[in-house]
Amino acid sequence: MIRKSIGRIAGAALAVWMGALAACGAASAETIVKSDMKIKLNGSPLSYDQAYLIDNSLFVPYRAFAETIGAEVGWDGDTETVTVKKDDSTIKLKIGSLSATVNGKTTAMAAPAQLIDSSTFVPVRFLSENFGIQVGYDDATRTVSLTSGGEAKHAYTIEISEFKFGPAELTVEAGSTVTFKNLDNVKHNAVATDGSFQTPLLGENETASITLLAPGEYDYYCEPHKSFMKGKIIVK
Ligand SMILES: [Cu+2]
Repeated sequence: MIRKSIGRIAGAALAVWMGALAACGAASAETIVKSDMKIKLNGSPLSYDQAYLIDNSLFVPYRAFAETIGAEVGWDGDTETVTVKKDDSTIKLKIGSLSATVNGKTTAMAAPAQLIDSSTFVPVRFLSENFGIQVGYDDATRTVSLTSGGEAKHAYTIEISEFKFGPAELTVEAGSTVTFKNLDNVKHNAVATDGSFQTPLLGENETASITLLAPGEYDYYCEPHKSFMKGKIIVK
C-alpha cells in the first residue's frame, strides 16, 4: 500500500517544503529522501535517529517527536492510527491518509503519516502548527526551528510618569511582551544599555512594545533623561 522509493536527491527544494502545506496530488508517487536537516526546539538542538523528507515535508519518528514537544502518544494497530495529545489538543493521524483529525475535526494534510521499515513517521510541520508551535526554516544552516511556549507568553505594561519608569524593576517570563506607555507631556523612550532594545521617543499617551526572548537582566534608560531615568527588566 505504502510506496517507498527511498532515493538520494541532492538539494531537494526546501523552499517548497516551507509552503508544502498548500497542496498535494494524492495520486503522485511520494519522494522519500533521508534528511540531514537539523531541528531545534526553543534554540536547543534535537536529535532523531532517522528523519525523512517526504514530498518535501520533514518526517520524524512519532514517539520521539511527541517526547520532544511534551505530548502523549497512542497507537491503534487495528486502524493504524497514531494519537498525539498535548494539553487540550488531540490529533489523530492514520497511516497513509491525507485527512487528520484535529480535536475531532477533519483536517487536510500535505503528506500522510508513513510506515518506513516498520516505524511510524509523522510530519513535523503539521503536528507542530496544530499544537501552536511556530515553525521556521533557515536554508543556510538547514535548520528547522520550533518555537513553543504559547502559554508562557505574557504581556506587561511599564508606565512612564513624572520622569519615572513604573515599576522601575519588572520580572517577566521569556517571550513576554512589555509595553511602555508614556503619561508625561514630555517625550521619553526606553533604551537597553546592551542595545538589545530601543523604543522610539514617545509623546504623551503613546506606547511602544518590545518582546524579550532571551533570559537575562536588561538595564535600560530614557535617552533624553539618561542621568536619572533608569529601569530594569529581568527575563526568566
Ligand atoms: Cu525621559
